[in-house]
Amino acid sequence: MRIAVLGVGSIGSVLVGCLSDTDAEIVCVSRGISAQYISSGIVLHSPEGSVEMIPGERYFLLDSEKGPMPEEIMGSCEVAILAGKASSTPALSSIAEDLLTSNGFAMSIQNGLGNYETMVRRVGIKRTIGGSTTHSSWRDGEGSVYWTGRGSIELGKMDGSDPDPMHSEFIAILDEAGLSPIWSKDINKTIWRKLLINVAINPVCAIAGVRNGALLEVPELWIQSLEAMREAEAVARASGVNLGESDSEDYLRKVIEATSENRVSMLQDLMAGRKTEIDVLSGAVIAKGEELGLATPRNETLLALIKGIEMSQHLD
Ligand code: KPL
Repeated sequence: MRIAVLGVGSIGSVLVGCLSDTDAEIVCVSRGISAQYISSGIVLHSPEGSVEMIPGERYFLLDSEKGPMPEEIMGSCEVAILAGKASSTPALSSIAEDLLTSNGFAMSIQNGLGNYETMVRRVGIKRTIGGSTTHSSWRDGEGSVYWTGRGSIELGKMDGSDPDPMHSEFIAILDEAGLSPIWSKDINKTIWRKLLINVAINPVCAIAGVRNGALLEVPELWIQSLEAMREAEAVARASGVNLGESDSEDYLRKVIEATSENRVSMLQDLMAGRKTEIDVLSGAVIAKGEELGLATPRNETLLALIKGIEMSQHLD
């Protein structure tokens, strides 16, 4: 099976590193500094501390900024996994359309809302499935990638139906790669649950400049997180997302405990001088809330503060 990873930052590198232990043929689509980092290989630190060097020969690197796509790669990939920042989803979806075979499929493991819909517009509903991941990672200033937390990859069709044979083959490869795939009967719920967590943790930690664990140590920060999540939860329920009866506050605490040493991706973005994903996180909650007539003042404040920081760092 030929699998393309589109957007090879830290989490994309974890995927490539893990897939390199299988028989899958790997195509990496990247650009700029990320393409430079992976041009001769990937240094991957496992959560347990071991270090693996994945040689550049193990994958075909396609620099999306350099010239047209080689003919032999066009229409040759059975799977396209979008793993870049959400701002790149339109461009990556268009590349996925060029790369996929007629019966291949695209899936996003990116943060935020709207990635699935953008992919559907390019690739078509029959060739798109939903996805989400709880694996966590970061990349240092020299390009080494640290896989900080083993999680899982959930994937599924939006209509909740069973996997096709091609999906099952892909799941078997993800399993062999150690990426813990789970076929979800309600992938929309999974995507929203991840959104609730990101809306609660990311802006507050990014603004305060603290690791995730601080949210449980500073009561004033915890209140901000919890309130932002509660607003998002109300919007999700009003949108018809079946979040069930499970206690979201308890779930948030558990995620923070499990990732207490992490610097949240939004903080990493600001520290590296990159624009954040605030628009597809808090911004998506605010927009949905407006559609439904639900006020989301906490998310509005957090979004405004992140935009202010971006402006002060000239990231807009
Ligand atoms: O997804 C994350 C992120 O950093 O974006 C969490 C779960 C908050 C872990 O840090």
